[in-house]
Amino acid sequence: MIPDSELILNGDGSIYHLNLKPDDLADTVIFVGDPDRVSIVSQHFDTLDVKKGKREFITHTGTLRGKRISVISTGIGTDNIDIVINEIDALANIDFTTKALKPELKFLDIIRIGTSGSIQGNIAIGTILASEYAIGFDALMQYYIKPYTDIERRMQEEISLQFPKLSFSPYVGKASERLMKKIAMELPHGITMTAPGFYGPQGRSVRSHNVYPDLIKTANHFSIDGRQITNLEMETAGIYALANMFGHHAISINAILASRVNEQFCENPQEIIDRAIRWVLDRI
Ligand code: R1P
Repeated sequence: MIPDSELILNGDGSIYHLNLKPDDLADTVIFVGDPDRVSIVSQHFDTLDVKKGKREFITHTGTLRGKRISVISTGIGTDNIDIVINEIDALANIDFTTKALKPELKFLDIIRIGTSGSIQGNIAIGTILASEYAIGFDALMQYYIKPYTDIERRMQEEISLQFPKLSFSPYVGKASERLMKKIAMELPHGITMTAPGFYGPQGRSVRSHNVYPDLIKTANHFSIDGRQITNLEMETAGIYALANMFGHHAISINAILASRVNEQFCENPQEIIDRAIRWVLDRI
């Protein structure tokens, strides 16, 4: 039995942060960062059965073409991803009455629809891009034991050489091959750099003095097995690494709103995000 302090339930039996009961969650889960994006996704559903939330974690569950889907806002950052993935895994795989692991594990499909900045000149604003791999420049995975594949290890080693002043080793996660085939076959693919902040950790300086003033240039030049770092955001590596650890299937679809190499931001973010949402919902 999992102690009450490890798996915290609210008075109504819902899980602590997401405020959901096991039946509230579908087996296919869309993640968005922005809580306002939840209803922009769920407005496309044919039915809407659950509307719950707490803090930045808003959930709508409904059906689309007969398939049950949840859309959850994660807020910003991999610290929130730690909460959301652990809690949806518990909703799927822990019996909330006995607080024991269910005998048969469930593996969820997790699809992030996020916004992101391109760091390659050939990936224009307005592109919908799929993350094949993601590199986490934060310490989240220092707290978990999981195996990494050879290419993931090589990427970790190579990236550590490029960013020698980091006192920890960045981690790598991979998209589900099945979801890549299902959702992202015709999309450009790349390696997503997941940063633990929006300004210094993404090489922005408004008024700060940064350890990595050339972060975009360094990331732009990184290449491994013909793959390049294509874009920057703040969640995908955490989603991939934790999904890989638990056996869930994850993919991240990025609406490119900015070009960091051309130093431009889009004029019509919502149009690009809407296209990414429709792309995913048409193929889910
Ligand atoms: C930063 O503005 C936020 O936008 C991006 C980043 O990953 C970060 O969460 O994604 P979302 O639009 O999905 O939140």
